[in-house]
Amino acid sequence: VPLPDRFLHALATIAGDHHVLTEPDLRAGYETDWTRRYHGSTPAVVRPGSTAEVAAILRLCREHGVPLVPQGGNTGLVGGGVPHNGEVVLSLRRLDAVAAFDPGSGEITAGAGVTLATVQEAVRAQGWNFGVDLASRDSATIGGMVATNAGGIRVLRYGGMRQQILGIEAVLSDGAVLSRMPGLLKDNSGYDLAQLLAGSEGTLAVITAVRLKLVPQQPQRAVALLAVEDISAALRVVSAVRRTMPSLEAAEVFFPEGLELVCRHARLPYPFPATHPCYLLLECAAQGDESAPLAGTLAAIAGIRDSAIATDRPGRDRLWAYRERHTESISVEGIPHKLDVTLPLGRLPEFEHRVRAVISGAEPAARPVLFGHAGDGNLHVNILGLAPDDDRPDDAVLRLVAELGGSISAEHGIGIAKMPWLHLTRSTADREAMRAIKSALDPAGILNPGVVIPRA
Ligand code: 2HG
Ligand code: ZN
Repeated sequence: VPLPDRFLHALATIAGDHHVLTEPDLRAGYETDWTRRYHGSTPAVVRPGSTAEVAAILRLCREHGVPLVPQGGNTGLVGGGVPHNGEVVLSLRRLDAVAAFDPGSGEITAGAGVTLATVQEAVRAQGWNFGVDLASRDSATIGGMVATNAGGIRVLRYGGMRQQILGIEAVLSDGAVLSRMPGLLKDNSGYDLAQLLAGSEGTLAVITAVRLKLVPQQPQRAVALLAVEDISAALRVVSAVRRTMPSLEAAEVFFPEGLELVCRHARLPYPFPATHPCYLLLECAAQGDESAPLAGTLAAIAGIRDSAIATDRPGRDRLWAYRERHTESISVEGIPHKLDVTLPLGRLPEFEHRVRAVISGAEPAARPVLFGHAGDGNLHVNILGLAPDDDRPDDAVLRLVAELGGSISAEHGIGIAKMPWLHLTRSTADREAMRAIKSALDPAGILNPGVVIPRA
């Protein structure tokens, strides 16, 4: 349905002509997600430059009953940021000011459109770091990361985005601006609205700025890549290292099928002379050199078939590349189905053992590629060789997750990708409570319709 001219005119009056994109080639990058599996089309992309402009846009949309999809860096992997039903795209990328950085308290206020890498660079020179890190750091925005409660590679030590939030500024669906940026470590005065918006995937309000807590910079890093006989062995190593080394920051797992793709597409040499059933990457970070204690701890653990340790930056990057370049290598190979799931740690080996057969049982041509965050019980089950809309393997995998007591989404969110399966791991009471919150905050249903809460 084309938007009325007077609506587009009013949008341009709010954000400026240059920031309302209606030409197909300018809109295209906002209409497809990073995976290329999810597409939509939008009559207009609007790129506000301030919170006041966001508020005016929401008032306008509410008045005309025009739904919109908030979008940050468009690096989400569940189709939650693309316009599926002709919604307007509200891009927050221009809200890219680092408003305040307080090196004394270790807090920073960032606009929703500031990239993760910008935050990291801004604080590192002053002895701080940001607790969350992930491969799409150059594009992922802070607003999008809060809206999706992004996790990444350091959840084991510092938690996900929810654990970093000290305050939030957001615009409600009627244009009211909610601003809770007290800069207080303790604030126990009623409902925690920032936590409610974290992980709400743009369905309850539009996040415009966030106050974040920082973690001390740990300048000395040791990375170990280990070859082990299976995921149970990997988990035994993680458990032993966690108990003795508080500096453990990441524990990542991958398998030969993923390593082969990475080595082929990223043109990397194989890390070890032989191939092994399972690989575990550990990173420890501290004020001093952790490589000797790490090597000592590992030497006492049985079942490690081969290993490589690096402490200098190039060596560490070389080892990390085997894990971090999975996502892009899979995308070069084809358009994957991505199932980001968590299992209770004790059930992870059984899941890993059964999931490949479950996938090939649903579609023999499917090619599973597994990797993920071993310390968090979080596997990224990528499946190649499927038509975009063939979700039989997805269904079989997510049912197995539910059977084993896991969650259908660990860190990527629900988006539209997981909507049909939310009932598997969220009860009727859960979903009714979420629906009640949605209708209280967005009674007209204009904020990211069809995501998390089914369309009316
Ligand atoms: C990661 O851990 C991201 O690298 C992406 O969560 C996972 O591509 C994926 O499935
Ligand atoms: Zn991940």
